[in-house]
Amino acid sequence: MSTRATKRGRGAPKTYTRLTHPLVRDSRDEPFRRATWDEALTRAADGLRAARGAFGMFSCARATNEMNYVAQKFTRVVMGTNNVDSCNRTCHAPSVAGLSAAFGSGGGTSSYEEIEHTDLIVMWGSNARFAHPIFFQHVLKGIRNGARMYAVDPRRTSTAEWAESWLGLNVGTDIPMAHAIGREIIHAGLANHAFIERATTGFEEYAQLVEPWTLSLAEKVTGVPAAAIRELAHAYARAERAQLCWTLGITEHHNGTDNVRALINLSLLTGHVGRYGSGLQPLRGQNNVQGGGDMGAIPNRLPGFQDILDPDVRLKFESAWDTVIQPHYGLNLTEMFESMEEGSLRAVYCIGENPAQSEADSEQAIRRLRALDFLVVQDIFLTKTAELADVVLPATAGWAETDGTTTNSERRVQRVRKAVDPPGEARGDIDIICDLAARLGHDWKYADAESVWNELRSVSPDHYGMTYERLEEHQGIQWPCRDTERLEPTYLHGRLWDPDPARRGRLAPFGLVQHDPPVDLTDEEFPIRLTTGRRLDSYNTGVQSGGFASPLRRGEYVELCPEDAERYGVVVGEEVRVSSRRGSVVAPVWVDPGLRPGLAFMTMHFPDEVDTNQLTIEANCPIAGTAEFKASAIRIEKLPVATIVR
Ligand SMILES: Nc1nc2c(c(=O)[nH]1)N[C@H]1C(S)=C(S)[C@@H](COP(=O)(O)OP(=O)(O)OC[C@H]3O[C@@H](n4cnc5c(=O)[nH]c(N)nc54)[C@H](O)[C@@H]3O)O[C@H]1N2
Ligand SMILES: Nc1nc2c(c(=O)[nH]1)N[C@H]1C(S)=C(S)[C@@H](COP(=O)(O)OP(=O)(O)OC[C@H]3O[C@@H](n4cnc5c(=O)[nH]c(N)nc54)[C@H](O)[C@@H]3O)O[C@H]1N2
Ligand SMILES: [Mo]
Repeated sequence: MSTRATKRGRGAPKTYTRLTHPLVRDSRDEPFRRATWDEALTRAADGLRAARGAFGMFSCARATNEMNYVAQKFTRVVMGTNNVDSCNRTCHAPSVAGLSAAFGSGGGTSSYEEIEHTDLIVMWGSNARFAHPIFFQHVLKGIRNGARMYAVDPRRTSTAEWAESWLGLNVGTDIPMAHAIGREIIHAGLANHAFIERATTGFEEYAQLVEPWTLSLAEKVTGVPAAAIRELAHAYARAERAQLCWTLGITEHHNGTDNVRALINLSLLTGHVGRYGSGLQPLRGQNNVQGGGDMGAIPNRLPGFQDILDPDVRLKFESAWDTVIQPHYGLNLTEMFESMEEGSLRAVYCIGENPAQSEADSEQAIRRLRALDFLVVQDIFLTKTAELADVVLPATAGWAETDGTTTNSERRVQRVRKAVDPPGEARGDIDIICDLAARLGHDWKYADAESVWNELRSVSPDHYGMTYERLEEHQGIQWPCRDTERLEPTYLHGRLWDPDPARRGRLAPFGLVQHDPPVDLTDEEFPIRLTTGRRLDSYNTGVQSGGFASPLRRGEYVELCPEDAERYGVVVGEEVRVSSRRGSVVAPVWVDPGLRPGLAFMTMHFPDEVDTNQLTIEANCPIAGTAEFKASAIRIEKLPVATIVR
């Protein structure tokens, strides 16, 4: 078999050019025409006014905290609904739901600095070497300082190459793996009973739940040798300090929140949470997806992660904003898409999201977007989603063209500053939203990003102590920061160790979760498990990175292990048909020895050339609404020679 590398994927990746002026059209059959800001905003305001009560906002996890604060305020005050969400739904919503259920707060519990000062790092379903390269620098420092690292991933990724041990489990078998580790820790007498007693509830039920998950049963289900599972269990439980990091390999499943709970259980069992150097790190995705949620651009929380169902919280915001807040949760992104199908959601204001290409089962997503009465897209590029819109508003980039703050995975709020002017007539996101709000009867006066931030500080106790001046002085501050004098510890939930029950607060419950395999089953017709994810050289739907992909591997490939390539008689660069129960695409083959027989990998980065999400299944986590991007069933067919056209 030849594994000669080709420099060509399926066509050169599409390059997008910046939007420089507003676009409108009178009907969806017509092409866009250039419009003045006044015309475009008047039309946008008219379209949204007509849809009050049937409105949804997609907010931008690339843009600043200040922009997300204003976007959710627009949704709640101007449009009178809590239907606001972002890409967090396709991503880490299960982490937020799982951490909130266990600890009452959805943030990662430790800091990057602590990764450098820990004894054990578990990278579970996370390819941080590619997807979180800055964080990975801290991991490498930790390893240099003596930490051991384990990787739990179906693929031997670039991250796994740095690990002491790689546990290559079958896709969707993380709960069996976690439960077997838990059982082994209990049976080996390594559970931290002092912590369990002091800080947790439900241990007895948990011990019963994991009892059937012997190492040998786990080996059968996960495909990982019992000895390797045992070794990880002992290493994690015996470590003085340990960090458990996870990302989408855990969350992008139909039972993503259960997966997260299964991992959190391990920290409760060993006491690896709430102390310096020990914690839980769901590495967040887009640069400000943590901040977007913190600012209330999610359907169940007001700014500062304050629960909408709490009457005192609502009262505070009602008086601050002079409005009435709906006393129930809004629709999340997934539910908004379902409501488009049913016809109860009629208009969407989409800011900096490209769901026509990022949602699972993209054909279905596009059909639903088309069914809307009115779609406004505010972006920096003319995306596939923007092509479906009635009005397109050109924004500035949250990075380098605006002032404000963003919040990273360790809950650190940092300043961003305007360094360059935006192109053409592009305007700042906040400026555009406020202009629209004014046309809809709400005149908000914000002199600058800092005045938005100070309004947020006045309603969010966790952010109160972070003035712009202090953010500057400390080069960013982690929340919570509740007063303007001191800084709080770098990690959360230290209270769980407090000997005084009154100060310990609510104890952390073990999550009683069961194994539930992927929804899209492999069978004779679709015998291969496809998992999807990222490459170092490209970003999400490729809008911001498409034209700059690596010269070595431009465009999309379907990656197979050498044995499968041989079995199908295909070589690197050869185009094949890849089909699932939902759709079919043509993609060239890449051979990756880090894969195992029966497992294929594709990215989501080149949807204009190969739309991977035509293949994925919209099987959603019932708690978090996240789709099972990580497990589809596919088949691969050689193309007849005559159809191989280049
Ligand atoms: N270069 C680059 N960096 C990025 C992005 C990008 O597009 N490009 N996107 C950003 C965003 S939005 C996000 S959310 C993050 C995502 O960051 P990651 O979650 O690290 O990235 P992925 O490649 O999607 O998935 C991680 C790993 O999950 C593994 N996996 C698949 N199925 C399973 C399973 O069943 N169990 C386990 N244990 N593992 C499994 C995959 O093999 C993969 O290595 O990256 C961010 N950073
Ligand atoms: N198959 C598969 N699909 C997936 C995933 C997967 O692992 N596999 N992962 C999922 C995940 S984790 C995510 S996060 C989603 C990502 O899905 P999306 O968020 O829909 O994808 P992006 O390509 O990141 O789109 C971001 C958009 O924001 C615009 N933008 C950037 N900065 C600004 C700004 O400052 N202002 C405005 N107004 N616009 C701006 C960009 O031009 C771009 O169009 O994809 C999901 N889809
Ligand atoms: Mo993400």
